[in-house]
Amino acid sequence: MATDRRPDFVPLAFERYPEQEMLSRGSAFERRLGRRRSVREFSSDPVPRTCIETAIRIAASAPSGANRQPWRFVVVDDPELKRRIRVAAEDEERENYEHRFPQEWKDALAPLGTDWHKPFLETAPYLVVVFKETHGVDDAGGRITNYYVNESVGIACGLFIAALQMMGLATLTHTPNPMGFLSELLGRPTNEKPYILFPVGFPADDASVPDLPRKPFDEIVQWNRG
Ligand code: IYR
Repeated sequence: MATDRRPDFVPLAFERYPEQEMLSRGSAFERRLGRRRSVREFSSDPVPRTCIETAIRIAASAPSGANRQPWRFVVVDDPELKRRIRVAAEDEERENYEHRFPQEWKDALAPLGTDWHKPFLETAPYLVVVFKETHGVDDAGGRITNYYVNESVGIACGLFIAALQMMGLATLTHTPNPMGFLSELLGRPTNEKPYILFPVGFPADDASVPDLPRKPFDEIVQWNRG
């Protein structure tokens, strides 16, 4: 199918489940996803490469504006490259914590216990850096508009996180801004911008996480019932 003309339409492959099964599938998913936590302490235990591939394929099943699929996934497991990413990320984060973050932001981060040190960038067996393609480039070097880039890539990242959780892997949505160093170190073109860096692996045996509540359901939902 050429992308520049109307595609053929095919019957939708869709499965309807009996109500009991709808409920049990929903609660099984909720139980697993409900235990997801952002992890900052990783084990160096190896992770099957296939799990990373599966999570990326699941992420890439996200809807996107005009089906432009404006995401790119860069997988790093080379220790030397991880070290260079850590050094550059810590340089930016040191600047953030010591000079760029206003006090209000530092106060908001205090419950998380974060600082500029990012050892997980070397400990985690994989770093997956998601780039957003701000626009495409045609054969003549012309600019092809992408649509809803942030929404599309954000949804893909959500699916990626859910996929890892379902496979029993841990991750963190890490954004060591400004992230231009990732474009340089990973050799990405200028029409792609770093979006989120995900360390992926198993949690360290002694990993701890802040005891943070999720908002009560009623606080986050409004029903307007007929
Ligand atoms: N990127 C920094 C700061 C940070 C910002 C937010 I918003 C967080 O939710 C957590 C951390 C860091 O990783 O330390």
